[in-house]
Amino acid sequence: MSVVEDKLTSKDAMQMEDRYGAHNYHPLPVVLDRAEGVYVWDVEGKKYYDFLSAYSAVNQGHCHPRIVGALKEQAERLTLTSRAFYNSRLGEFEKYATEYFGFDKLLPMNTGAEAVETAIKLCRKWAYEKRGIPENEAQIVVANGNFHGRTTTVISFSNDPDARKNFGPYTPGFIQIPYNDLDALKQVMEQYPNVAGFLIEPIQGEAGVNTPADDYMREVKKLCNQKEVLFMADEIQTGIARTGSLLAVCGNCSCQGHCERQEATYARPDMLILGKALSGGAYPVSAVLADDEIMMVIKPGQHGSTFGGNPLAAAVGMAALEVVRDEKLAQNARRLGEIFRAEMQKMVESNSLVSLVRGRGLLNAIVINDSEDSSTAWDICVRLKENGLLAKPTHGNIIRFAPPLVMTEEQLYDCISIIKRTIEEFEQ
Ligand code: IF1
Repeated sequence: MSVVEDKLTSKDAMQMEDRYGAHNYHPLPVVLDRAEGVYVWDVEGKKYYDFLSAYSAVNQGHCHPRIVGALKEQAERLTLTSRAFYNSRLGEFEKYATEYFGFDKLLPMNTGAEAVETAIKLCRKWAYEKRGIPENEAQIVVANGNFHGRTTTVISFSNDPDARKNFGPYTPGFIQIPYNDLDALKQVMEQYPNVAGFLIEPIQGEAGVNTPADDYMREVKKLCNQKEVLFMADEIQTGIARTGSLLAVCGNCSCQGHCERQEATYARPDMLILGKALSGGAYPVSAVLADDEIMMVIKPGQHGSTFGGNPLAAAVGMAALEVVRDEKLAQNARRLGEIFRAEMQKMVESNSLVSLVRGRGLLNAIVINDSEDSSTAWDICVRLKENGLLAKPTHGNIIRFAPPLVMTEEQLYDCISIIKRTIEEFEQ
């Protein structure tokens, strides 16, 4: 075999995945091989701007040297002990993260779905042991169009047929209400006395960057407080600077987490659920943060995970949070987000193919003016790829734009011109 034939091509890699891997995804036809900051390269060496950021896991940019450095250093020292023993990094990470986000305690897991499961378990146990709800009667309210992960319990309260169908029987104990509808929340709390929690994404990612009214989260919090219902914010996608503040529930505050969080804008959740960017994409790290009154209901032996809280995750998690603060990523996301939406808005006004732009910070989406089941958004994404920018369509002919938050203004304008050019090409 010649040297040329030896080299893996994109086509080989795609065929191999197709042949040997389960078909649970339909990726864009691009095979990535390396990355740095806002850029990724395919196996042929073509360079792209990453406008997905691994679904907001690489907010800090690809292969951030500080995060990779922490990973390497820790990997050579100690990777996994299990929680049967203490390790020298976990406590330090827990102290740092709880102070950073302003909660008493942290429970570490690995994936986002596991963190959501953890929040559900905490909520139910709290409901029986602290609120006196009769055993097995606790209800958790969720929103229509939610995406919280893919475990059997979590898909039980999805209303996406792809995510749900033929995966039953489903876990009971969840009630769905419309998103961004305070009356519906009020009503369900009045109608069902055993509502123990409300699990909500401050902006719905999968549903197409569905952005609620500005005061929605604060009003949710008020209603939850009044009824002694736990307010559980799934910030796995929206959190850690993505939407232009440290958390989406921070509202307009861009303090980077230095403030006392007493601003009128902050809707402090009873449970904060984090994942994705908690590691900057270097390693799976997720967590639930809460105060003692809730967290202490779980006792030894009642919850855990082999990998959760391992020293490698702890080292990576700390470095990832330090980068967000030191590089002022929330401020950058806020500033660039405003530029991005203003430029996209011009396109909406001058163009019939794009009907709407929405989002906050650097979590944005454009809505394509075509039927929901047409392939236009997909075709645009394929063309964007050819023009050097990677984005992925989401439900209903919507394209999500979420670049790493380390992007510069100059790079953003370059991307805006790629997007505009591609859409113009498409219109003709
Ligand atoms: C996939 C979407 C994004 C999440 C929120 C929990 C989780 C996620 C708000 C679970 C995960 C991912 C998973 C990914 C696609 C992706 C996604 F399009 F499906 F909705 F980001 F927008 N809560 N979201 O967004 O976290 O267990 O995956 O770590 O391929 O399923 P996980």
